[in-house]
Amino acid sequence: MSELFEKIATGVIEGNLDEVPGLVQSALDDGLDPTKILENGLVVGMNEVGKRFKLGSMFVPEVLRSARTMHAGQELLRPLLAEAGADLGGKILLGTVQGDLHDIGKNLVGMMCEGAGFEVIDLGFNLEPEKFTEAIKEHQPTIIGMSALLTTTMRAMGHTIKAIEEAGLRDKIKVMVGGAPVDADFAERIGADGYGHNAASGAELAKKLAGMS
Ligand code: B1M
Repeated sequence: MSELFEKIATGVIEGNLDEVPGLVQSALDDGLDPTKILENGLVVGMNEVGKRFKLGSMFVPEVLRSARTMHAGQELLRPLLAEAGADLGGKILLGTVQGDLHDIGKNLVGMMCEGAGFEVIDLGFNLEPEKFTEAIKEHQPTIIGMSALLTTTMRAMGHTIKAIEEAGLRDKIKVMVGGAPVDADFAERIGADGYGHNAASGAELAKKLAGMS
């Protein structure tokens, strides 16, 4: 079993787009838990990609290929993770803030929230504050979740909360934030309602904010 997880992780690191979906499907056919396939296979691989990118032994084109491979694997798991929780919570709007193109972590948070029973509306990445305010008016969510992976884009979370306040929408929603450079202190400073350290704790937090736990 751990051998299959290792193959999936290696496939993500090597950007093996042709093989990883098949490996994920084999793991599912073997009856393995989709959350375990995600956490012990795909995420392990992407974490290693992160380390190698930092050390300079992987470069942007390779990282992008790994990201696409991870995404292809994720897509097979998405409906199964969602099934676990079928529509218990309200709506969550999720997006990566202005200036930031990183969306892998945000996508994982979305999948976990679907699994926890929320309807997730993914607004995408590089979102100006106005995109969030417009979407709040349109979809009337319970929660909005913002992700940032760059120290330079974290501040856009604060700008977005200000825009939501100025639009008179702040008391209608809860705000959660996350992403590698973000922490609980920062979340409090910018006036968010909570901080999720990873996808699983993000989904737990969402349940708490929605009064489900
Ligand atoms: Co870039 N990148 N990147 N990158 N990238 C980082 C973030 C970096 C740490 C790499 C490094 O130098 N060590 C660094 C940021 C440094 C900093 O600001 N301190 C960096 C940089 C510098 C850049 C560029 C500036 C590089 C350049 O062009 N010179 C550039 C910026 C582009 C931009 O956004 N404007 C850039 C570009 C890219 C790619 C496009 C090539 C690609 C993104 C592809 C994509 O997302 N579609 C990319 C990638 C893949 C990474 C790394 C390698 C991996 C990120 C990732 O997906 N991790 C990353 C290095 C690393 O993280 N070690 C790096 C896996 C993912 C599962 O984890 O995203 O942390 P993460 O999400 C977690 C938690 O943070 C949390 O849950 C998730 C699941 O557990 N979480 C939430 C996230 N959002 C949440 C929201 C919540 C709750 C929890 O509630 C709403």
